[in-house]
Amino acid sequence: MLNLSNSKREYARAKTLMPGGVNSAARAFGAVGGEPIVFERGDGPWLFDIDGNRYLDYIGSWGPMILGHQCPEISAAVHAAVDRGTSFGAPTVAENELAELIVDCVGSVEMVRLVNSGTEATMSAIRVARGYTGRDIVIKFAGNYHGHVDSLLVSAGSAAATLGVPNSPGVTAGTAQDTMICRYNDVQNLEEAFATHGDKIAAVILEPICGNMGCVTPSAEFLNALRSTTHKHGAVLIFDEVMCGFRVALGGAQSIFGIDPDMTTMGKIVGGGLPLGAFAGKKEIMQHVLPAGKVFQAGTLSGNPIATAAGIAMLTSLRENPPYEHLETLAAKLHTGLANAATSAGIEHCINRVGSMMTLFFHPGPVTDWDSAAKCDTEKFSKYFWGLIHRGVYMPCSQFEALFISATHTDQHIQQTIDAAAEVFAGLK
Ligand code: KE4
Repeated sequence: MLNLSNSKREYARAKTLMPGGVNSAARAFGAVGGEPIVFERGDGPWLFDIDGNRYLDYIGSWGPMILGHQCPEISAAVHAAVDRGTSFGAPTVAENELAELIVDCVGSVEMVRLVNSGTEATMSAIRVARGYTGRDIVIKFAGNYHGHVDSLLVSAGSAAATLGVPNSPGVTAGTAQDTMICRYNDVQNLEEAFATHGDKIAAVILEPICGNMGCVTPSAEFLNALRSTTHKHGAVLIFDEVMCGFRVALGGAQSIFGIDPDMTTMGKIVGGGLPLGAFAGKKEIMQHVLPAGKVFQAGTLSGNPIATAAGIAMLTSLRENPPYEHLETLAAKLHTGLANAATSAGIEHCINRVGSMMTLFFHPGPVTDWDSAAKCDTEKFSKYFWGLIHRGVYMPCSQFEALFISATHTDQHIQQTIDAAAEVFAGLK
């Protein structure tokens, strides 16, 4: 029986201090029940909780830990940066170096603005797209999450291709009315939206590889329609690569699909696990950002010396020693192993995967959009999640997330995970 007594004590204390005892809702285990585990440290592919339990980590801080916990290059860079001071609120060379690395790695990007989170990146990108086009409407897709931006915390209205309604208290109808929700992978729906509102649409934002409804990939037809339709109507195409950027390839999803978006938002890996995001894109658009242009954007800690040091170390390592072939080998083994184990146990499932981001859906599939993802057996997922926790494997605490493998996972760790899952599946029927 897993001893979680210290976690329970600290979580009870946390709940008296912070809403729900967490600083991000995703960590609260709301989707799987029970109480979150409180951790003390990470090392390579391992997380250690405050009760001394050890887990193979497949969340990786929700994506950033592609090089594992305590990556030596990143730790050394952060320690060196701290010894030079933690924040200046003034330009530094490190910001030039990180911006240059981003431009070098991400083909469509000509100019960058560093911020402090993925949310800040998408919020700013939306504002820039509206300022650049002089238009109001933004299209997003059901099942896509772009951070807690008011204008993107919106659900579909009464019918598809209608203007949105708030999906959180505190988001005003006035904000939501300029956001339209379409169906992911639905070309006709996208074309309807542009037929109706074309010259009022400032931007289309999407996860080019979804992680926030579980891992869902776009069809080539959908991607081509996104690029051609936004181009035809003068709308800005924004690839939100906060999760898939630098994860599925050094150049992100756009490099795999060969599609050049007008803007790209980044987070997670780009900051090496420190608070850093970026919005970036064509110079013609980015030149509209203050003080070069008139679209306001600012941030006290943007381009922070410690965060940029971590980001530089991360992207330099990914560029000089790309882990992607190793990650693909590990991920393919896990993919096949989980599929075989679930099939042997008679568990209805399907797996979507791109490189080292993957989701096992408790649904026969295919899962291509939110409507199909929402049909998953989330009760079964919760039992799977806790069964693995009790076997020392820490998977994302929601059916509607992607798991991530790090370069520090080994073939043995993958086999250990498959064996644990096989035991859990056997008890799930
Ligand atoms: P942050 O503000 O959390 O750094 O990034 C927001 C964001 C933007 N775009 C995409 C595609 C994202 O996946 C995210 C954040 N992802 C979630 C995990 N699904 C972060 C976990 C959390 O909120 O604690």
